Amino acid sequence: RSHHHFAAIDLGASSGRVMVARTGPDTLTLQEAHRFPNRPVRTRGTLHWDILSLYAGVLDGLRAAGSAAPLTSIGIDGWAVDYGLLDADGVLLGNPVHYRDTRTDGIAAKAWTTVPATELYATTGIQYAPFNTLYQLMAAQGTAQLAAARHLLMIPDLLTYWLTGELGTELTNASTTQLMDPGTGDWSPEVATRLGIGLGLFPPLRHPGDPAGHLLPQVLDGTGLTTPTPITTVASHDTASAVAAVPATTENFAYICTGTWSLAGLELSAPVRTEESREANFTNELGIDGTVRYLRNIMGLWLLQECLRTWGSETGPTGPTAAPDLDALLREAATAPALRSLVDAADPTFLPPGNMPHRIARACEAAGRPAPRTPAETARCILDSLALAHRRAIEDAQRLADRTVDVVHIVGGGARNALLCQLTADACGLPVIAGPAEAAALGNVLVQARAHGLMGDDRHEMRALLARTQQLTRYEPTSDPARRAAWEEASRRVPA
Ligand code: ADP
Ligand code: LRH
Repeated sequence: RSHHHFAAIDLGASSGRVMVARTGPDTLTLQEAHRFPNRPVRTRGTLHWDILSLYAGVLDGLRAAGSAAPLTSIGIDGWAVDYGLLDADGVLLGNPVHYRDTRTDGIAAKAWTTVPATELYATTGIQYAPFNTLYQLMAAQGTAQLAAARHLLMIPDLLTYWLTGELGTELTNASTTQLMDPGTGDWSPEVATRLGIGLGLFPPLRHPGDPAGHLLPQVLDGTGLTTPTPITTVASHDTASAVAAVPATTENFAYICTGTWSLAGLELSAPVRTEESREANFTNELGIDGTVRYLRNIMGLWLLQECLRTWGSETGPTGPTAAPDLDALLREAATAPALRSLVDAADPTFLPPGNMPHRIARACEAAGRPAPRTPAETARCILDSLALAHRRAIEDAQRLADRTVDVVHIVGGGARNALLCQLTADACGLPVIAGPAEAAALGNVLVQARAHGLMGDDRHEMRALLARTQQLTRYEPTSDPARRAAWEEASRRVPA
């Protein structure tokens, strides 16, 4: 067979999707087999992922994917840090808790009294975020659920387990737990022991490209797939898969994975764990082929998603209001006053859900700037603020890692937002190459294709194939001196 079909299961915080790629000599096409919403659910004050609904979406997606052509293999990636616990019979203990839940408030400060923040960073290289797996596990200490747990599975590993019956911990996602040493690619038993975390909960590590079992008979029955279909381990952290699919053609590139989050930074060959880097809140997560994803988490399009959710659930004088249409809102935002209302788009206070337009307006006022008055002005505030945060992250990464870039790649859903791409080019003073929007799914299938011997080992080959086959859009930075001066001025005013 000269052509193969691979399925990518890609679970984002806003939606899950099953994509099918057709690969062959110099061809790579991607089609959506099924997309389903990812809606968190709160019970008794705790915010959860609706994991069974997501799993049902995965099964529907596999049915749709397999009906078109026989699948050579399947790969699974998803968001980081979260996990499910299994009891001794392999039964899931409760619904996985959402990283935006507040149970980890104040936990990091408690951890640092035992392992100082400086030492924790020097070992794990992971930036402070309240939701790092380490802090989630500390928050769960003393619960009956954790006491009953025999295995901990990161979200993509949990789905792999349900599909194949095999337990494993994929490396790139494991690196987000803050329990690993990115220099060795192995666990850090010292950090775990001192903080009372049992590393024995994690099944053995597996690496992108490793086999992860075959679909169980009942899964074959449930999806209408007939032939034994293998699951191949991919870079199961969605951001690691997305970075693998940055269509860079040179070495000197920065990337921004924009979806619910903006993850902005560089691909390095070794971690940077200096004090300066810790203070700048840069993380060293692992990528494919021994690479390090040196990046900063920025709130991303979550800010806009949450505004849309609020606007869509308000009650106006004549009854419930509808959320504005995204396209129309972005068109209006393009002509709204530029760089007027600004917030720090990396500020963790925007992490929890709830009334985002109001919180953005208050943050503008607190910084002595005018609050946006309309949805279009709010959207403009978010996009200007994101562009500034992108610039800050890319500038800081270059300084801290002693590297220079001459192009910025934007991948993920935000690559479809032309205004965001143009503002980012203007803010950075660098060309932006936007696309692919489904980078995580493409990185997922390319790692599978490589593991099945369909491409060479060099990851640059994957990137070159993407550059040749995917539709990309280039945005040049503004050459207008007044606009350039306005970005310089704004970036001095807004902290990140
Ligand atoms: P995640 O994987 O985190 O769920 P995605 O990468 O799917 O996120 O990105 C979703 C975001 O991409 C949406 O919130 C939206 O802001 C943006 N987006 C998606 N499609 C479009 C579009 N056609 N135009 C503008 N923005 C878009
Ligand atoms: C993006 C992402 C990001 C993590 C966050 C929890 O989907 O995986 O890389 O920091 O979710």
